[in-house]
Amino acid sequence: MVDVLLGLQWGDEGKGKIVDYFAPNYDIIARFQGGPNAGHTLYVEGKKMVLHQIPSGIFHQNTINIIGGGVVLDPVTLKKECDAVAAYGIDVRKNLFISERTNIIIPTHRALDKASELAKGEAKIGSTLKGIGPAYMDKTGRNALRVGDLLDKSFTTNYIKLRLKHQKLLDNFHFIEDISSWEEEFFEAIEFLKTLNVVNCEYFINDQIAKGKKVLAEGAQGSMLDIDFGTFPFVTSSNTISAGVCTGLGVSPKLINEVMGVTKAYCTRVGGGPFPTELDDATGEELRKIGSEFGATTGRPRRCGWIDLVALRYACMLNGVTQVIMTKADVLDSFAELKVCTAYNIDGKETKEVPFRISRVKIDPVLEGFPGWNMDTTQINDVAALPATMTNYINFINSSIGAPVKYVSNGPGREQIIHL
Ligand code: 2SA
Ligand code: MG
Repeated sequence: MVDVLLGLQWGDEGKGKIVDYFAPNYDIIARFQGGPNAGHTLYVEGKKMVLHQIPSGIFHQNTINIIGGGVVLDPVTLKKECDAVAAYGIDVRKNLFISERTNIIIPTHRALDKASELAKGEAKIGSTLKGIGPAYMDKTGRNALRVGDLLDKSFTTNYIKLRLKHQKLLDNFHFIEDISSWEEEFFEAIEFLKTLNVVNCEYFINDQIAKGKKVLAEGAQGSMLDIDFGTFPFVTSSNTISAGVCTGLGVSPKLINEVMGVTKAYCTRVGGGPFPTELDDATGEELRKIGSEFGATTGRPRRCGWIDLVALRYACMLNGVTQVIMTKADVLDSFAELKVCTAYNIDGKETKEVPFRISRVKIDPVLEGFPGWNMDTTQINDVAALPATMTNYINFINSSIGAPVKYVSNGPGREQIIHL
């Protein structure tokens, strides 16, 4: 049995905290896509910790953590993270397993990411510059080096071949970057990676499932950044939706049970691309300030706006969401009035569907107003104590997106979550 937990918006929904909360119910936490572009924030012993490559179950000693074949892996980031985790007494050689099929990000992927963004100019995607796009291009282009190749004698030769190929591309971009120091770090990290548990993920995970172990598949980024269904071309390069779990881990769709979708009580996006409910004003600034909306990986300020029920309903449909977890509800505590987007107005026509041409048309969000709750909700731990205005807000969302909100997170702490 596999449950899935993923983002319903443009990432940064607070998935890290929620995975950490549910982790004790699972034997295995597995990442199925994305790479070091992810930033999952956890609080461990009161200290903030951001995970990029390692699944968010790593701090639970008895939980097995898997990096699946659908992930792109930067060995340098992984090594740094393993060192940081070791400082808490966690031995990654006991509870971290990496698929042989996981594709490796090499230094020139990062250079190519930069070059490609520069070449796009104004139309740049706002990539995290971690080499994600170029690494997935080498996967679909059938050039990639994979973790299972590490022990082959030809690994270094194949690395050099790939680097030369990238060098030619970089020359075409007239892009020069000295990667020698990156390369040194890379090979050190490769040696480290060789000492970790590398497994045939599809057999490993299916064997565990057959033994009755419970798996939580942990999504990165969000549904609206999905390579196929997101706001293309302003998306990431992997399938972030639940369908990606099957290809990213090697489990059959029949094994997927609950799909838990995480949404903020409002909405944010980092990087370029359409964001129909964006607030380019003092209210947006207020959301950013109160919600500390800055990228966990790059520190970039996040764009902020009201919750978008058109996009949420779309995401619930694509993922087959069975329950919704609403995070950062407390960020709205001091707002006198809240708004939710119920439809898009495009050229004078209203629609409740996310259009194919979303990045090329002007969208006016149709907004409905709700009174705010104007009280501190961060100490509430029982549904009965929620203000009626908040329950109204949540009920309206429930009736609009085709899946029920089952949990509300009202602060960063592990205990700050209310079961509805
Ligand atoms: P990429 O690097 O090729 O995947 O970038 C493509 C687009 O995907 C967006 N993207 C993200 N959006 C939100 N959060 C992400 N993770 C970090 C975080 C981001 C950060 O948790 O805060 O720290 O800036 C993430 N990763 C990728 C990206 O902004 C591009 O729009
Ligand atoms: Mg994040």
